[in-house]
Amino acid sequence: MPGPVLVPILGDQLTRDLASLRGRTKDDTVILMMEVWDEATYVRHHKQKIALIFSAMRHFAEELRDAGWSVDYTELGNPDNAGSFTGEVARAIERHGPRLVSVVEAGEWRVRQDMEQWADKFACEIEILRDDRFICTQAEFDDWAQDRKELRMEFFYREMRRKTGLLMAEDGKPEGGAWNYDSENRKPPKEGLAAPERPKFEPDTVTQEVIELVEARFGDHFGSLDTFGWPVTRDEAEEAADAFFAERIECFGPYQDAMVAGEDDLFHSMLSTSINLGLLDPLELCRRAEEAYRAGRAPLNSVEGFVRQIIGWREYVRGFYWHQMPHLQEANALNAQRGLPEFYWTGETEMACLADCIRSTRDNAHAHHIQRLMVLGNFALLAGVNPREVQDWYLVVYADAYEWVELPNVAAMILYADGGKLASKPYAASGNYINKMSNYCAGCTYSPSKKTGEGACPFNPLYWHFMDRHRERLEQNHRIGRIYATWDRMGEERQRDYLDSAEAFLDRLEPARAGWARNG
Ligand code: FAD
Ligand code: DLZ
Ligand code: SF4
Repeated sequence: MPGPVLVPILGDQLTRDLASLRGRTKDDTVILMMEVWDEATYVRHHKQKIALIFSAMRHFAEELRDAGWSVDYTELGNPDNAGSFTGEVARAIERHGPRLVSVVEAGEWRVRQDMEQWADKFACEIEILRDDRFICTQAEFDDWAQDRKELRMEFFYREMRRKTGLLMAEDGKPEGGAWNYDSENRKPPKEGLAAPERPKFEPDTVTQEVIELVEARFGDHFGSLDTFGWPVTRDEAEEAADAFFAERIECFGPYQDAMVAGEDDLFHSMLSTSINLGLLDPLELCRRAEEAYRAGRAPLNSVEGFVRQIIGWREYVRGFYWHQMPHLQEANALNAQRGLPEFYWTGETEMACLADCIRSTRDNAHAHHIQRLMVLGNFALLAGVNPREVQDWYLVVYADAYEWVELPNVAAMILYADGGKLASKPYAASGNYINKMSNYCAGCTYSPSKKTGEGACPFNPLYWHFMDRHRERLEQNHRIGRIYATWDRMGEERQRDYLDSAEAFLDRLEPARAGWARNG
């Protein structure tokens, strides 16, 4: 009797229509799901992130069993018998004697390297399938990227619009005549701006059990579990999506870049955790957004903005990740060597913007895009923090963080560590930008209008320190080079003031103690 087909499903592959399940028969298939130490500890993930993934995995396994599938599920137990994916697959092969192991490719380089060894390690046939939950295949991306000196999301995105037909008019032109309505999506927050509260999901018994496990095994990791309210099943994720399309998409576009102290979600969808786990289909969400526009329930700038984040940025960074790995991990074009400041972990800083973004990160395992980019990321860029330390921080602290999406955003988008392959210029900004787009500065010890010296917003001198130290490279950049005329007009004394202020501030920064991000 030939054995069954063994189908390992990883923690971010919780999709009923996964390529490895398609066409399989239930009486001839054993699904393998594994809680393993390697994944839980390769960095010291935020407690909510581990709880979310384990709870979603356990619920998914239950759903599959209810649907009649046979599921072999290993809960995190003794490190000796739940160490790694490869170790667990080996043990499952012994248990079930499969004729074929059929698995969807891992999202991360680290895991895919191991997976590619399986064919040599195991006696049965191994099949690694393409993850077709993404719209763009790697071959398509590589083809598109080939021979381009610079890769730009905007052009890639247009290809994805054509491929999916999303927001396309009948004449093959973009809906409304323009591809991108970003210029309408930069409204500063008006006084009292608040969004309807998103649904929070009370932990059920499965989630509570997992929360106890995480407290017991990973209690000293960063972050709080008290506010856990993430969707952990497809039904809950659908409910979260329904609420977004009913209540928040209308203002999503205009206030996409706005920040309000204590308003952690604003009009963002808060769906990234569910999309990345596989509970929601990204293309289906884009179609729902388009439907809302066509039915007159949401303006084009909001809908186009949402679609662009998903079929544009999300697909683009994934293609970029595989195009640039493994060297993207080591990239450091600006030779940034400073240690990550300790306040990224403790939130103890007098800079009100950073303190609020870090609080939200600790409480929710989430911060919205502009907080990640223009506050947390901007500071790391200006201060010259070493990319490896920033990468680790982002990978640890966000519940939606997997290396394929985190690394391009951190190394290439915020730190310019790839030297400008992904983005046309560094997203460097002074306190003026944060003051315009948020209400943080009103509650801050520092003043955004003070440029140097005591009480000046640290982003101001840091901005010019960054520009000055990277002049040789950035002066050639047509999008940012003109700034040096302003710098030169200031004269030597003013310039010295800026540089001295920045250096005094940087000298006072306390580097993070070892052990926050990685064990040992
Ligand atoms: P919304 O604002 O509602 O956007 C809708 C969706 O678009 C998101 O759910 C997400 O799937 C997608 N999206 C938007 N921007 C991006 C982007 N730049 N890259 C990829 N997808 C995008 N996103 C992650 O999913 N995981 C990460 O680890 C991650 N790390 C980031 C690190 C940095 C430095 C930056 C600047 C951005 C990062 N992002 C990451 C992208 C973005 O910040 C989050 O996807 C977003 O904040 C999630 O919240 P949301 O679902 O409310 O998003
Ligand atoms: C992030 C994570 C964690 C913390 N734990 C597990 C786990 O125990 N089992 C699992 O299947 N997946 C886990 N994950 C998600 C994996 O790291 C993710 O599947 C990788 O991106 C695969 O490349
Ligand atoms: Fe942030 Fe500067 Fe504003 Fe303070 S003054 S909140 S440090 S931008």
